[in-house]
Amino acid sequence: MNDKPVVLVTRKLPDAVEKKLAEQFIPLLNPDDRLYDTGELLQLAENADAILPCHTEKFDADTIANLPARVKAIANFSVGVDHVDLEAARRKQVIVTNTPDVLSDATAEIAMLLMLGAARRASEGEHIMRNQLWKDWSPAFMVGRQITGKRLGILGMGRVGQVVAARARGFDMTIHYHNRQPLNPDHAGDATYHDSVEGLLANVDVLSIHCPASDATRGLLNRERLATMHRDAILVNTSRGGVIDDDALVEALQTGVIAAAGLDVFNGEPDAIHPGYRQLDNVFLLPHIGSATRETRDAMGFRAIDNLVAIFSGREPGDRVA
Ligand code: 8YV
Repeated sequence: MNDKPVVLVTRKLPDAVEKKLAEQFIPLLNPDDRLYDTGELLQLAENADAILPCHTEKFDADTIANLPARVKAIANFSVGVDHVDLEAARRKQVIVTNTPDVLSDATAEIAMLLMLGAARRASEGEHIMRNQLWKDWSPAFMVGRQITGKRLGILGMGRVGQVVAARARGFDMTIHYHNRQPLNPDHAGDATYHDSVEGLLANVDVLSIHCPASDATRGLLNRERLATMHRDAILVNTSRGGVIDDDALVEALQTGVIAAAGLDVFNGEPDAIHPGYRQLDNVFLLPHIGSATRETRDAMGFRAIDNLVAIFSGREPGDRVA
């Protein structure tokens, strides 16, 4: 690289990441971690050769069309890229990268936490403790469901799904999955493949969603599909809220179509999520913290920097998605 390229960093990143970025680039940082609106973003981008955004910044077709010609790349600090119109980026010849692999362990931990939290009624337990409502103990008190030895269905057996499968095997769960194509045996291990979503849903006790949000998966978990699940089933989502039809899931949880849910991602994040979830005892809710560990945040930043270095050295970046 000759002159240091300028990188617009849209959110506050870990100190180690910002320091490393400054070794090879001129970063335009956001120390106050303010959420930029599209107008501000485009204005700041006037002085940038690349943007390093999070999923909180939306790059729809209009925004991409209006990016200054100087911007060569969008190097995301995320594995999900549903906030970027990839087709529009291709048209404008803006390179887009993501950060796969490095958040699989952290996200799998949250999927297990959600499974356990939903199965063992963690929200209710916390509520009771924090509000001094614990007055008695009896064998019938706070009885939940056990996940040990149950059938886990993984919808989208990619990198994160495979780590969840490995963790769940530690709970003696049997693994079922649906992908468009079966995995090769090295990756699938002992997992049972289902060639349809419906086939998976009907045969599992816990469903963990790991497929990306796209036109093909939007609202996939709708009323009809939820109705095919076991009445004792637990649904867990660490992928994207868009995969779920919220009205249908809230109704299914209210009426006992399924038993419980653990959710880390939502339509309308952060402040316009379906109000029905907050009213339900049988949901365990977290605020999109799947990858929120120190180790993973650093690794995501370093991975985004690796992609930028490759781009500005004229090499193909490792994680190019457009
Ligand atoms: C990230 C995520 O924290 O990487 C993803 O796709 O969903 C999260 O875990 C977030 O997107 C950061 O931009």
